Amino acid sequence: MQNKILEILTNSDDYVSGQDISEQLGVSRQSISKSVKALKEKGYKISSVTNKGYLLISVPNYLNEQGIKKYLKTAVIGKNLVVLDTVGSTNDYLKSEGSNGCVSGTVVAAREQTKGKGRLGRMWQTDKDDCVMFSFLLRPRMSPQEVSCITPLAGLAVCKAIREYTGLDCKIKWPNDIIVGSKKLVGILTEMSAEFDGVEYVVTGIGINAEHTSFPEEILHKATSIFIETGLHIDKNEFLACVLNHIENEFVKNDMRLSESALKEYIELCATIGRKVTFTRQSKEFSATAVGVDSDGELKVRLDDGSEYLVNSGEVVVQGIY
Ligand code: BT5
Repeated sequence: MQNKILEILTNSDDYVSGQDISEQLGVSRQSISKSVKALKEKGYKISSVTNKGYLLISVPNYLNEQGIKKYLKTAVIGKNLVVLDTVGSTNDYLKSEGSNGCVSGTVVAAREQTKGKGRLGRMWQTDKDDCVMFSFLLRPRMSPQEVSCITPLAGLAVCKAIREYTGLDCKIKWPNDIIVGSKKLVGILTEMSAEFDGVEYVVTGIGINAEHTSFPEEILHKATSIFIETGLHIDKNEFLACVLNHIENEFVKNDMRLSESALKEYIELCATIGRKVTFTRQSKEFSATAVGVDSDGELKVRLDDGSEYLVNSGEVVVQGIY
């Protein structure tokens, strides 16, 4: 009921009378007034004026569906949107929705994760409401091998959104981080469910550090947040909508691939290129320089003798960032 009232108020620029709302929802005016009171207690600013009705002034600065939808311009990404107060991991939640048949473009965001995941069993650590955390699900017509371009494309979209919204000079650390200077601002984790010849769905989870003023000891030296970098408390709902708008734009424009133009932009924003890397092949360690990224999202490296190799994230250590 509260959500339905919010939806009506979000869609109106002017006061909506209690009578109108009660007719639309088929409930008494008294219960409308009770729900509005509960919404105000949650932090929604709603003006109530006798003979005029209700006007939504502002939504609280924690992730919530109406707050995001107000700024969402997409046709697919986030049309089906769920915002959870707390969850183990938005990726795990969305994978289970994916197996139950949810539509492509579904987005699940959360104010808190109790089992936030990084890659290879690592943890994603953050307190409630500090981080903009969400996952989106796609059902692309591609083979499992082609899924490797989803993370870079998402990284490109998120990097462009952060640059636009905050003015920060953030860069992509290949393959799945966004950094400011040499510190990590964003982590991305893509998982998929696939048969041998085709993908059932791909879930990409993104955590963007927003409000943190500090970090746990073990990541203090390598993590940063939008607040630390800019001193600004961003509107997390407007910001997430901006990120989702960019994701849809990149995925539609580039037909879910690292197209030539996407790759060009990716390389321009990629802090890894030009750096020294070491990688291991057949138990031997090589030193090289990162010189590019190919359309599958693999890193191109050059040895001192001029020979070039493509390496994946499991094989390579990039020097000088973290
Ligand atoms: C990642 O893994 O960076 C992927 C993180 C993805 C998180 C999102 S949040 C929404 C969705 N739901 C999930 O459960 N996950 C996704 P990886 O490259 O493996 O990096 C993990 C490492 O980053 C950890 O081992 C820490 O060293 C560091 N780390 C953990 N929390 C961090 C934070 N808040 N900021 C910066 N670094 C962090």
